[in-house]
Amino acid sequence: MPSMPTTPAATPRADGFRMPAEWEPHARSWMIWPERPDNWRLRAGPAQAAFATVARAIAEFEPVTVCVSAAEYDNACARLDHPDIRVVEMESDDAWARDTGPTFVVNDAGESRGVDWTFNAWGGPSGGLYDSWGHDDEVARRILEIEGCARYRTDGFVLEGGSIHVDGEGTLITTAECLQNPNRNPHLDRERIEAMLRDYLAVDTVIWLPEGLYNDETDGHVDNFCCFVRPGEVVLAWTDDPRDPNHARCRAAMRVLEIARDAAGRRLVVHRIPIPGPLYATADECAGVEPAPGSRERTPLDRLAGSYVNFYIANGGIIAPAFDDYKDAEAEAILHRLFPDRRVVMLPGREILLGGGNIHCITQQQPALG
Ligand code: KQY
Repeated sequence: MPSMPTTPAATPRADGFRMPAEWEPHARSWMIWPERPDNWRLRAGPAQAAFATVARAIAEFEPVTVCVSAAEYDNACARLDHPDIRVVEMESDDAWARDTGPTFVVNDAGESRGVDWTFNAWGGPSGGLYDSWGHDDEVARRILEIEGCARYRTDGFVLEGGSIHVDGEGTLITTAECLQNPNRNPHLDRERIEAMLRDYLAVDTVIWLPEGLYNDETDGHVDNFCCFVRPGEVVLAWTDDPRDPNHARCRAAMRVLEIARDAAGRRLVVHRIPIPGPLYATADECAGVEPAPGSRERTPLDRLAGSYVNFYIANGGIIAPAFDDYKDAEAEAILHRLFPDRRVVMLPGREILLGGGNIHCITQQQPALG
């Protein structure tokens, strides 16, 4: 297939495009089929079941496309057989569409294009999660080609979609732990990083939380910690337990959010949602992950960065992780209250969490055309 032209001389903002909020209408959701045995236990069998459950749940609300390697194509087609799930063949290094997929942007004429951020496996040689990520760095381009969308490539500027959330009205929220990590864009200071976000997403106000959730493999992605639920309102993962390493992180975030103003000049309403656990992988779960050079070893001593904030907003639905934890019911009730007009669907999130993320991290929305 011929490549779609990039627009190298311009930026989305200069061309009249902006990143919509996740609650704006979607054309579809994108996912990637998991298979790496050094990240997903038991050669990814349990993770594939979990991903298929997520894809089927989202397909109740909007179409889903799942990108699958040639080797897994037949297996995935069998597991994803559903009238609203399309399977396309695509190589990848892992299965995080939020981070390797494009960030779609839209204009007032109802057109959409995509930002193809440079991807370095969450840190490249200094703390990255695997040492070869060429296929993953191609995923955004391939998706945009399939959709016939023009592409803005940010060569030399590293970013993952899970490290940002927007309200669709000019405000972006992120963490300094990730975006200012020397393993992402060491040549840029905060002001220059903000300039990239303004130019590529058409935002005016950037809210910097100091850190994300403790021991998140991504250097503190905001999508596992805090997100907008509508303009002027965010939900923040929260613990009152002073022994939890997240205690200080939550309070530091709250201090920023309490004094922040969004792009429209509003003060933010901050809703709290409990952090599950503390959750740890079992020895058995860790034993099912096959060690490989350059990949992160799994041990039962590592705290898992479980979070109910890692949910996906679908057309009419909220697809959120549950953890077999006594806090699941409280989290579900909070999500019902925050999204009264959407159906909240809680799905087993543990297998996805064992791989290092959750439902938001494995999905990527494509906006509906106006
Ligand atoms: O949470 C995410 N956005 C991605 C996590 C990647 C973990 C890979 N083991």
